[in-house]
Amino acid sequence: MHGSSDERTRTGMSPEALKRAFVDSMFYVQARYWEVATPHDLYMAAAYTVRDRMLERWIHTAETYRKAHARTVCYLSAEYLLGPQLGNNLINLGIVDSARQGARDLGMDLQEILDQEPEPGLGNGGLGRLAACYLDSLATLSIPAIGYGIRYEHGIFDQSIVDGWQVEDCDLWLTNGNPWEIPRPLLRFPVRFGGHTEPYTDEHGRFRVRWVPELELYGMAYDTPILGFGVDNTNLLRLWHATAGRSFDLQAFQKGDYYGAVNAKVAAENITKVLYPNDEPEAGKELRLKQQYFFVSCSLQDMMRAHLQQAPNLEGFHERYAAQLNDTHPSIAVAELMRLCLDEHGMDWEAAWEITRRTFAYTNHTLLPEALETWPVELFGRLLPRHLEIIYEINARFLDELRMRYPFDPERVARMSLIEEGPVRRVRMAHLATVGSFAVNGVAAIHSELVKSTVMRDFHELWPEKFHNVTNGVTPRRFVQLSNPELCGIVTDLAGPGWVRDAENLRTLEPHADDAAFQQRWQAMKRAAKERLAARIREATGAVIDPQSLFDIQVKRIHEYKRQHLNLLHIVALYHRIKQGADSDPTPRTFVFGGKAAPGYFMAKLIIKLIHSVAEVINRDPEVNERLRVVFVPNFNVKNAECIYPAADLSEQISTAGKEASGTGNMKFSMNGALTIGTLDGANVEIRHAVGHENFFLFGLTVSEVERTLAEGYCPWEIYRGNDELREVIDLLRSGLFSHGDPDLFRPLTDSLLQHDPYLLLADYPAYIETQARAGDAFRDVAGWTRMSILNSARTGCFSSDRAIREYCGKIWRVEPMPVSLATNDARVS
Ligand code: TH1
Repeated sequence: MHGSSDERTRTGMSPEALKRAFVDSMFYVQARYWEVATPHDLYMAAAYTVRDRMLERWIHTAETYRKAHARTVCYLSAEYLLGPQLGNNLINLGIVDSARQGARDLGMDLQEILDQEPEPGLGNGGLGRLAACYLDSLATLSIPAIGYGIRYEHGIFDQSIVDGWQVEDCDLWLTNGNPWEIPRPLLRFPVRFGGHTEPYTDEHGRFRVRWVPELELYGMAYDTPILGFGVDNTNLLRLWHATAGRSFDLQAFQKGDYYGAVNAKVAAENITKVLYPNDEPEAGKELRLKQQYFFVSCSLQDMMRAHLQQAPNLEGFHERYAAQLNDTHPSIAVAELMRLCLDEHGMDWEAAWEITRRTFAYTNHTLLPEALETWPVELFGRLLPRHLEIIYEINARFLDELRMRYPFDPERVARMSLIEEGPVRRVRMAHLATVGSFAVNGVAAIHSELVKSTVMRDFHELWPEKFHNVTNGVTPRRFVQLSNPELCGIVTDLAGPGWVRDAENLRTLEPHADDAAFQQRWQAMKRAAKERLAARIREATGAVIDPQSLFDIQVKRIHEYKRQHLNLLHIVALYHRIKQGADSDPTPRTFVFGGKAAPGYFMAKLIIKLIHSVAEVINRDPEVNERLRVVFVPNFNVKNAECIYPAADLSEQISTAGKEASGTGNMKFSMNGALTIGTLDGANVEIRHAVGHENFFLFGLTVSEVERTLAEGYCPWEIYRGNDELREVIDLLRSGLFSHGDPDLFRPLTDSLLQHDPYLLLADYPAYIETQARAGDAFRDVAGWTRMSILNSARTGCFSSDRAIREYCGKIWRVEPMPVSLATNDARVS
């Protein structure tokens, strides 16, 4: 039992035990004494105090799983957008109150300590954050799981704004040390690149291939414990760091080419230097392919090592592990597992293939053609010659099967090939992942249907049973309990604390939706969150916003398909009406934007500039700034997000139908009581179904209408000519009003909208404007709006990542929970 004995300095949970541990950590780990301790020292000592409690659970978990030979989920992801750890770990350990009390007793403020933490931003956006939510849910549901990924020295860049433009600053999350990770210098695996292959005959007279690489480096493990909420299960996130190997050092340096060796060493260590800051694949970037292969190879070698400690051979490998490919980024794993089985473990092709395709499952996260990963065969063969051979062999056997099945359909066979023919031949990673996996899933119902009917159509016809849907989810621990304490208090008072593990219990809110007293409490909750955000924005940008106004928020990566510029067209229309004296929406609004643009994405960067330019004109014009405010929150990251979602009244989910695979911000907003204005895209469809159509502001073309519009020849110019207000809005953008007289600054944007815009902004414009007006009217009916807000929270428990992970466990991984309890552990350390 926790805290039964406060002698347990390193594991006790009472305020006394925590205080003693904190003072100890300050002295023995941080090597500081009170008088000279900096805020950073306080944070480190607090983190080590919490870490000790995690390690006790972690070691016990590892022991339990190992003894049971537990089937284990290995989540392979190039990104984990974890966000700050301390607050979340306090919650999952259930010691927030003890920690706050302990801090107070020592004359400190817990919040100030929490604020010290730099965030591990090892991801770009939704995909990386999803992986982090899934780790939280896997541990919470007691599922034996390991997250494998890359320990980027620099995560996603920090965004600052200079003169309205995005400027990227290097992320330095590791500079002051990372208390959550345990370096494992002895846990390292060789990873090879380049060179050539040679055939030979083995001792049994069998034909074999030997890879003679040009370069060898090492991956070293850094482990981060991942706590479950309300359980003792603590899983492992293992991130790989690239180093030049010792043998390499010796050989290279002895050859006498000292500087050549130094360069090679630097090149090796560059592999894990920096996260590619793009929400889409980096076309042809050699280092990116190296990163992918590097972390996948280390992870598979690690899995094999663990398996062979307990089994005589690799036969049962796929029974021991289910490996999930988070998009195609780790899909080289299919070829690497084949290589390890064939070349390193002497298996024959059939046995190796059987294990491989029963081990992997693949999640598709996007249909955007530019985001479907392919690698030039030439680059692939130069970096990974053996893997290219293996892929050719997989393909040859696959195409033979296809020709038998579709003897008169060579076009279909060509479409399905792992190799795209053309002037530059390319490896299609999504095809490799699909052929090498036992399951393929999309991330929202509509997206999974589109996967089957578009990019994977032929594969779905061949293997219909392989295809699944698992709608994304978000963890209620971080995105409700941690980020919205007032909402947490309300739900806990009504439903008890169990809702945090079973988010369906949010439903207990529903019968209170019309209760006047309850509504007041709800409004106070929203108000508190809005005030917090207002304070944060004031601190970050100097802008003053009014918490009484409607907070209309769009935060996500900046991308044309997400249509931040459609939101801007609406804002300029409102501005224009006020200036014309033709005002129809008297609801005061604050428009909040946030999000990073890929550094090389010109249009996205221009959209950020336009947001700032419109904000500048509107915010300083006394004729409109009582009614409209526009702010951009710089450096949208997990920490900022936690402050933003709870404060929203209206959530903007306005992507062109068919383009957003799921979205997960949409779920975080809705759980926190924001209403959505959105298209029938991604998980919006399911959110609308869950909350009720009357509690959702729907607009815009459907997927099939989008397809039809584009097929029939979309002509935005006609829409522009036929809609007076729209024409005036676009003309304002082209007038120089928002660009200090320069009519050309925003030309690339307006030209694209008027000429060939594949995202159909103008087609959706009238419906969007009309729906926004309805939302504005609805907001003035305070009781009506509050009711809708309550119902949004009450009915979105199904978007908990716990539900998503349960589905993966049942439909795809076939793994069972393995609860871990410290109470049965005698070997506990004091
Ligand atoms: C995102 C999708 O755009 C989003 O709709 C979805 O909710 C999220 O994944 C989680 O499923 C994607 N992020 C990336 C990042 C890269 C490549 C493809 C995608 S799809 C680098």
